[in-house]
Amino acid sequence: MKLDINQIEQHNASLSEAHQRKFDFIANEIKDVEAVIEKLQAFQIAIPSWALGTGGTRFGRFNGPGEPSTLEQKIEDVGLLHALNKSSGAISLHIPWDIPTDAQKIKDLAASYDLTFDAVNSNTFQDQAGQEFSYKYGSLHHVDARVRKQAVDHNIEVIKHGEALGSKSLTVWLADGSSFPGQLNFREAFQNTLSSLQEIYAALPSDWKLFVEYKAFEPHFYSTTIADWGQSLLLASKLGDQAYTLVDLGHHLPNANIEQIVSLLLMEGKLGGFHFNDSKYADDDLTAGSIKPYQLFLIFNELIDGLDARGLDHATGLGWMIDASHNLKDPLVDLLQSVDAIKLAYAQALLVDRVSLKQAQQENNIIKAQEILQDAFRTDVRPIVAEARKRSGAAIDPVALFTALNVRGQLVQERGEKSVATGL
Ligand code: PSV
Ligand code: MN
Ligand code: MN
Repeated sequence: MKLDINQIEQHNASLSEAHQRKFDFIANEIKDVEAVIEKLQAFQIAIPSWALGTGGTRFGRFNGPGEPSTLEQKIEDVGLLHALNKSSGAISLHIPWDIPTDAQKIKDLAASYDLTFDAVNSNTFQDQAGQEFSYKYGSLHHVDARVRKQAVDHNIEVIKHGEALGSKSLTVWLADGSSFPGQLNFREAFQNTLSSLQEIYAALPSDWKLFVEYKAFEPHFYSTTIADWGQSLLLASKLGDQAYTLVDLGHHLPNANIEQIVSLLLMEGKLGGFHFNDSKYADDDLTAGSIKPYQLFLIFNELIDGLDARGLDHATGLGWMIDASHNLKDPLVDLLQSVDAIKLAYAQALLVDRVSLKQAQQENNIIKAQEILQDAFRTDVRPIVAEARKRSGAAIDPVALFTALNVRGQLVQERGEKSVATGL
């Protein structure tokens, strides 16, 4: 299904008066609200194909109704999100969950929804049917060179799929690690990973980026071969200028200071991008901003500071992507909520009075510095984000419109109750 522009216009007209009142109230308080709105309009956050179906838990999966069972349907779903918020203009594919058999046809379909292809992701954390060697004991770090080669070849194949679709980056996340002391020789595992990544890097087109994702633990519980930003940065630095560290917010040990990690990676020119989500305990993959919205704001505060310092374009300087997946809520609503939360954090961070903050820091005026940040964070920027959506032709309230139009009900009619998305 495709949304009709009239449906969005009608929805916006019905909310117009109340929205205008709220917007005028906050716009009067902000110095250059137009500049904030322009930045919000330009900001796009890619949607992962694997988040469009209901996510599983470690103990089971409860499929939602009308899930997208083909790549075409996944593109259709992201098209719906983008029509509703005009901020989800790209899809990130995971191979082999999403094999584009006819790349041109898939590309044309995406273009008809005004979508492009973000990073492609390889998968060496599961065995696939017909595969010669198992990844049970790892992939790029494996003790057996034949397994490493199979995993390298898979990544090169993923790059080829991405090239055919117009992607410009490959994200590598490895489940490689160990669950018991003594199982692995850490240095050999790291060296094997490096040389495997070097082979993948050699196959990277010159205008592509390689994102090295890290994760503290899970599925292994004693060690992970790329466990933290230090190990990822080490690999990315050894690989070369096209390699970067990717920060998935859920991949840290509890209470890690992610905003500080972000600021240093950005300073070093090695921050590739994000997998946004939120968590209470570990890699919970909850809706962005649902648990720790202040952390999300503080990350954006560092991003703006660092992007400006490096002269990078806020909208295109880094890879912005969601990696959340829900097992209770409708995945499409969940994604709308995540995109909204990310934009709210961005808008709040844009309000920070950076000149005064700098001055307060120079004077060691802790209270003033804290007040400046909290003042921005406690500003209700929802009408500004809604105004940016309205001006881009999106819905003032995407979740309300999704519900009012019974989008899920229509998808169920088209696809059936039992249609199941590929993924975890
Ligand atoms: C692993 O936890 C991860 O965050 C990686 O990005 C994977 O590609 C993704 O989740 C999907 O399982
Ligand atoms: Mn991730
Ligand atoms: Mn994860």
